[in-house]
Amino acid sequence: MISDIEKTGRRQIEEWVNRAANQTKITDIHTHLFSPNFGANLLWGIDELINYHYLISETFRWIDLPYDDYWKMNRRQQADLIWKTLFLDHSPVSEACRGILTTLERLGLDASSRDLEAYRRYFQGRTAEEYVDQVFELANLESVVMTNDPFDDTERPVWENDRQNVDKRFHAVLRLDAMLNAWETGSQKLRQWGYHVEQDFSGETEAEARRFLSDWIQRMDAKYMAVSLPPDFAFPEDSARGRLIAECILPVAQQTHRPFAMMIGVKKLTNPELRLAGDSVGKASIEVVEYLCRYYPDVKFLVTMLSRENQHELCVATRKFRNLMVFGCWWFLNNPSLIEEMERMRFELIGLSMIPQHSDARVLDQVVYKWDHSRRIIAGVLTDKYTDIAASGWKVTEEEIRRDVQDLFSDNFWDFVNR
Ligand code: RAT
Ligand code: ZN
Repeated sequence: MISDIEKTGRRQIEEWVNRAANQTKITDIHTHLFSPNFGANLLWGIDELINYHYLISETFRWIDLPYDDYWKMNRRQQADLIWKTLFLDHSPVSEACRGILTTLERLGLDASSRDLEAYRRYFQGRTAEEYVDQVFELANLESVVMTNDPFDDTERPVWENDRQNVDKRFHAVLRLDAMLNAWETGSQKLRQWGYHVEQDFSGETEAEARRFLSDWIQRMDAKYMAVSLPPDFAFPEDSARGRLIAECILPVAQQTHRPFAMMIGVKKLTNPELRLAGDSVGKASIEVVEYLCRYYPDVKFLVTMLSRENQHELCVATRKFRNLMVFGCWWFLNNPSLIEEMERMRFELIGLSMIPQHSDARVLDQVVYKWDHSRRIIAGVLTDKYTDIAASGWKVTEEEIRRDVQDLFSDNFWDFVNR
C-alpha cells in the first residue's frame, strides 16, 4: 500500500528531479556534429533532419523505388519522398519520426500544419553560428564531443590549418575506424603523411603508428580515442587490428591518460544498397571487454554495446572494473522503451557511476529531441529510485539530487577523462 505521506514525498521528489534534469547543462559525449568552422561537415536544418539515415531505412520499408534512384536524387527530393512516405502516407510514430515532430515543436513551428515548405522557409537566411547558439540553448547543452576522423579529406585540412577557430563548446575525439578496421588503406595514408609504417608491420611500424596517434591527440586536444567494432571483435587477436590495439592504442592511452572508447556490436553494411543506413547489430563477447579491463588496469575504457542482449553483462562487468565506464544507449537502443529498461537496470546495478546517455546526433537540430526524450525518461526512473530510498527513511534533498544529476549529465565523463 502506498501511504499519503509517500505520495506527497513522491510529488516533491519528482519536482526536484525534474527541475535538476531540466536545469543541468549537458556534456554530450558522442555526436557526429562539428564546430561551424568545419563548414559543410556540420549538418543542420529540415532537409538534413528528414534525410537522417534512420529514416531512410524506414522509408524503404514502404517503397519499391530502386535504391540507386533514391541516391541519384538531390537532398530536397529525397526529403520530399521521406516526408510523403513516413509522415503523410503513414503516421510518424517511430522514434526517429517522432523526433522531428518534437524538434519542430521546440523550435516554435507548427507540427500540425504538415507544411514542409513552411519549415524550409524557417531555416532560410540563418547562419550555422547563430543556429548553434539557439540549439544549444534549447537542448540545454554545455558542450558536445565530435567524432573526428583524420582520414577524412574534408576534415583533416581544418585540423591542419584552422584549429584555432574550433568553437570551444565542441570537443574533439580521435576516431580510428579507418586505421584499426582497414589497415591496408590506413597504412598507405599514414605513409603519405610521413609516418614510416608498413602493412606487414616491418621496420619501425609500431613506433611510427604511436607517433601518429600522439601527434593527432595533441593536434586535436582529443578527449579520447574511439573505434566502432564488429560483434566478433576479439582481443588478443592475431590480426592487424589486434596488433595495433596491443602495441599502439593501449600504450598511447596509458601514456596520455586518454580513454579508449570501444563501441561494440555493429555489423557494417548488412544491406550495402542502403549505404550508411544499411548497418545492423549483433551480440558481442563481454569476455573481450573483461580481458582488456583486467590486463590493462592503467588504461581507461569507455564502452557502449549495440545489442540489447549485451546490456546486463556489460553492467556487471562495470561493477568489476573501475577503469571501465559504460555510456549511452547507442543507435538501435536509443528508443524510449529500451532507454528506460537500460537506465533502470544500470541504476540498480551500478548506481550513479555511469554515463546514462549520449545523443549520437548527426544533424545539429537532433540534440533538441534526443535530449528532450532521454532527459524525461532518465528523470522518471530517477524519481522512482529516490522515492524507493525515501520510503526506507533516507532523507532525499534537492541539493543532493542536483549533485547526482550533474554527475550523470556531465561530471562523470569529465572526471573519468581527467583522472
Ligand atoms: O548512430 C549512428 O548514426 C551510426 O551510424 C554510427 O555513426 C555510430 O553511432 C558510430 O559512431 O559508429
Ligand atoms: Zn556515432
